[in-house]
Amino acid sequence: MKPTNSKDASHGQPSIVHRRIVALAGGVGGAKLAHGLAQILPPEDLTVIVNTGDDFEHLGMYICPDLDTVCYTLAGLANPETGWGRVNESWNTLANIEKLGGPNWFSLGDQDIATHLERTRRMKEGQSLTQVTRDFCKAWGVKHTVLPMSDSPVRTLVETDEGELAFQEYFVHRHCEPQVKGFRFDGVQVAEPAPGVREAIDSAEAILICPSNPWVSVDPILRVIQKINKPVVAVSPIIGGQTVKGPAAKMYRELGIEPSALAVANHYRTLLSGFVLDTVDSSLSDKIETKTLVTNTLMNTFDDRALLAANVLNFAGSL
Ligand code: FO1
Repeated sequence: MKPTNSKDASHGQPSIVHRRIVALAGGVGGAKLAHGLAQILPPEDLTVIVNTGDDFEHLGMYICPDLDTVCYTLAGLANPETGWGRVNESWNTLANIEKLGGPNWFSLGDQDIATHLERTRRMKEGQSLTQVTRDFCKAWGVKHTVLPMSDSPVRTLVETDEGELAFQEYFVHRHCEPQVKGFRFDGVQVAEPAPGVREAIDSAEAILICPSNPWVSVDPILRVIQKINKPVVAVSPIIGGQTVKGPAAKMYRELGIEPSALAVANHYRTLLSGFVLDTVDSSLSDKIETKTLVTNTLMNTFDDRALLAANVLNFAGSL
């Protein structure tokens, strides 16, 4: 397919064709594009649906890494170095837990711990994750809608050469070292989409799949949503055969697939109306069986996020 030239959107104010947008996001990469979209779209026109397959209970707290990453990023509270956790963080609680012989492999800062403690308290009182997320967004000044994919627990399990591992055990504790053989999303069969998810999709003009890990960040959301009857545009998280962050490229290799933007497009093949890949991968564009936009997809600055968001919105609007 011929790539759409992105130059127009990179000069002056691009005119945005699509208005109501749903973005499907995992952690850091997804949060960056969501932030770019939030810089352009008014709150009523953007809903971000976030993966909760990475959620887990740790130190007695209910922790939602991707939801928090998206919310902190939209609120301007995220740690710019890691992409996850809070900016200007202190680590006294974790240091003292460590002194007492407790687990310290999952880096939880003091401000972040407040989020998990308060979330856990509310959920023990019977509030849903959707309610808690809405209240936290309000408190943090996040105006766009952020929804967990489901209020029921879905847990991503990584099948490896060392057996099945809980996601954060594989990802953080084991530094993604075990060889991946597959994935399982425990609870996905019975998990309903969270309140507002179906409605947001039904009233959206396009669904954007953010540059998140297809296997462990986006697939759980797609499995919960099941049907999408709207144009879908995905942005490749793989640039020049590598991921900006995280183990997606390693996972592709271990599953016997060469990691590339083409592999990502093939992963979403049945869903796509359009696919966005980086300029370094422009030679792959002809091999992709849907319309493509070739543009800069690296989001190093806030301006990069907004520019990519504008380009993706214009591309989606042109389909
Ligand atoms: N990722 C790490 O690689 N190491 C950590 O210690 C870590 C702590 C952490 C704490 C809170 C949070 O919201 C996210 C955190 N992450 C950490 C990121 C997280 O594990 C992953 O980025 C996602 O689950 C994958 O999208």
